[in-house]
Amino acid sequence: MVMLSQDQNKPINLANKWNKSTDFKGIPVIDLSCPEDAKNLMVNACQDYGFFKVINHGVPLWLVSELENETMEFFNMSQYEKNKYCPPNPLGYCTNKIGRNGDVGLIEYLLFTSDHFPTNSKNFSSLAKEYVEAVRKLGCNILELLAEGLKIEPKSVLSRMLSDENADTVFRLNHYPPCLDPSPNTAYLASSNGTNCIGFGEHTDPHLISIGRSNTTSGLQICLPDETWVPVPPDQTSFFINVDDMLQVMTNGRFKSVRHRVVTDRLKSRVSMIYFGGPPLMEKIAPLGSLMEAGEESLYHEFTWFEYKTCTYKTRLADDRLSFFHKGSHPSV
Ligand code: GA4
Repeated sequence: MVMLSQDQNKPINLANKWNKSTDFKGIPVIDLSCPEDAKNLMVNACQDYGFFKVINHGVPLWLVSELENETMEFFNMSQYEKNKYCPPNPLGYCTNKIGRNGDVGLIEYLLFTSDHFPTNSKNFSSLAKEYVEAVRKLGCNILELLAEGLKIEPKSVLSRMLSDENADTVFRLNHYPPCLDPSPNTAYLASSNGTNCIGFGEHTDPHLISIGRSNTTSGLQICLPDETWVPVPPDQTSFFINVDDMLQVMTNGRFKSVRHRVVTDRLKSRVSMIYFGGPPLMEKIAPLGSLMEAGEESLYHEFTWFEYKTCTYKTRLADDRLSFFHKGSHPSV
């Protein structure tokens, strides 16, 4: 595998084991219309991979496709028009740059925060709001089922953080343009399937739970515990759920925050929408007492979501942010 680094001092680390995992049976599919089965299957998926797909999720498909159309309309505007929405304009349009510390990818995106959905069209804003609300409810449902599956009480012990009026939500609309030939400055991944540009480099999500979907273009890959990378076949009518860093801490490492990345397709555009559900900024994060077994020690220092988030924005995308909060390490970055 050949890799062009984005930064001479710190090349991105692309694992080169590929599809060698022997016991991986595919992405777990959870049917939310059978909650009794879903609880246990979801707990297993969170423990094994930190990743699963949900069907019969209750989010109206018209809402999903209308928002996707508006999103495409936005990204189809001229570069000159889109640049009008770059920060400090609150819309938060950005191209190539990811985060604040030098990460780049072959991507353009819109980032919204909980209470800020200003866009170029009223319809776009109201669809985005309605979509985020529907997906937040789905997140609450999943977190309640997980609490039940873990046999911890009350069942709102996790979901209450997303239903809190101060829940810290981020919403992201991504557009990955197709890329046939990486330019000299573009990171890429060469595999037996050909060369693909890196759209969004490997990372874990810092929040509690991420709920994403894409159009029919592939590109998302997840890293299994044995460090093999597997592609996630796209499914535009389902949602893909990631365990994020906060859920790993609250379950004292039982659930795995999944490392993932996105490569661009050689011919087709990829559009994805991801909701990141986080706790209120001042929420104290620590393993749930009701989950800890007698004598079990917390693997992490206690911290607030604000402290973790502040640390997140000082790191590079691929960094292992949780390691700064492990017992035995120094929490200040
Ligand atoms: C990854 C998950 C979300 O997309 C995000 C990302 C954020 C950003 O794009 O600004 C970060 C990244 C994400 C983690 C490390 C930091 C912050 C880019 C980056 C290099 C919006 C988030 O909350 O964390």
